[in-house]
Amino acid sequence: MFFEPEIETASRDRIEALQLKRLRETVRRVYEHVPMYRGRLDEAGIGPDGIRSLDDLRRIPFTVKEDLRQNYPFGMFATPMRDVVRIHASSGTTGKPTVVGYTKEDLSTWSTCMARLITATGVGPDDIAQVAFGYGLFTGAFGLHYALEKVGCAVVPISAGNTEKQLMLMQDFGVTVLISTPSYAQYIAETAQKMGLVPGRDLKLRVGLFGGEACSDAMRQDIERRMGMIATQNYGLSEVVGPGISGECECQSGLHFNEDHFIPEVIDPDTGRVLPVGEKGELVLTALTKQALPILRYRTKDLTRLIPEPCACGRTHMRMEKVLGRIDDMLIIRGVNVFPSQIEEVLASVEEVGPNYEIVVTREGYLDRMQIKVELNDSSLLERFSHLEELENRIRQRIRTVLGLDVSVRLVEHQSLKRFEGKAKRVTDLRKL
Ligand code: DLL
Repeated sequence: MFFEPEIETASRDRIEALQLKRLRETVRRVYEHVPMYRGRLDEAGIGPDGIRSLDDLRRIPFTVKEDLRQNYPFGMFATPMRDVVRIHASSGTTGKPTVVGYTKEDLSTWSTCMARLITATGVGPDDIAQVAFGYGLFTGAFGLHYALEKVGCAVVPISAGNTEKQLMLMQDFGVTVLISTPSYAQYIAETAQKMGLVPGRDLKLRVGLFGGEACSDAMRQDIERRMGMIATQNYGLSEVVGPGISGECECQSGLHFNEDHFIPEVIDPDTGRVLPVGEKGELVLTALTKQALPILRYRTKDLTRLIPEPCACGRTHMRMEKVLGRIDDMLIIRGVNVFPSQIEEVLASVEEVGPNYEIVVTREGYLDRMQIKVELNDSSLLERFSHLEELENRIRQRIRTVLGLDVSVRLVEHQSLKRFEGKAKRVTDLRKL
């Protein structure tokens, strides 16, 4: 199913012609209306008409989160405030948030982009969709909400939390689509089990649209198995628009960009060099149609790779692999680089534990220590494993083999770790405190 079939299946030439036209318009607009960009473009020797081909994109300097912070709150807006009709902010936990604004036209473009991705998962007017993202400054809930309405779904805007009530409504309303973070979906699945609800019999869920945080293959399979639905992923970030940048279709093999609205590049995070298509690195995004807050070459800090091959669904827009991790989530433990997702993968391969875990990093003297707390996935295991150390050792050895790192592993009781209604926080790095 397509929302805008003509553009979603357009030829590469057509997509690139549109990108070039829109890039030129955006560069001219920011040059005229955003002092920071005018300064940057002048420094780079690019005037308001300096873009002749798509290759010229590489001459434009990167934009980073700090730029938005320094221009807090509205210094990078390209339209007068009287044209701004919505303000969101990033979920940053320290200091001032990064603020983003939308005109009426921006909201319409945003919901169209997201509507395409919703339709790509097979969701349509016959569906009832429960939005279990938190409504507020976070872009997740509103981003999905208006797009679901555009597609014709009946929307249940319950927001995050109150998990038993979520399940009651899902059952009573016959909800078919769940929208949340993947970790909240796992929590909902666990609560459903506790309440004795059986997918298929008591719940009619068939598709989950998840996003806002990484979702490993193990996590996806866990949700699909426990909720009896297909779990698709959506990617986005508030600085660039929110959700609606890329998402999976029914094939579940990579996330399609809306390339007529966003140009993706992948760079080497250390040197800033643009990498050949297909290589893994940091995703950089340029928004082509945003009015209130145009953004050029934004460094997302998310690691992925581009997939240029056409998809079986018929969409021609480039895909990206699911995000492998955030650069600033990478931990350096005694000189070894570790992403929490790598630990998660190892834990997923151990039958007796998971899916909830917590990583605590401390420093004793000059030595970094990593402790992994992971739940036994069944309370009866406590009795079966008379020597829990044996299982702890097995996990420790597996981590040493895969990551070359010595960690300490502590098994904790089934369902004893903290659960999350939004984005999960799995790492506590006490070295930074
Ligand atoms: O999380 C936007 C969003 C909401 C996307 C709902 C999809 C669904 P922020 O709060 O600004 O915006 O956080 C953006 O979250 O840079 C990634 O590190 C992470 N992220 C978002 N989606 C995914 C995903 C929203 N599918 C930051 N996989 C991004 C992995 C994701 N990480």
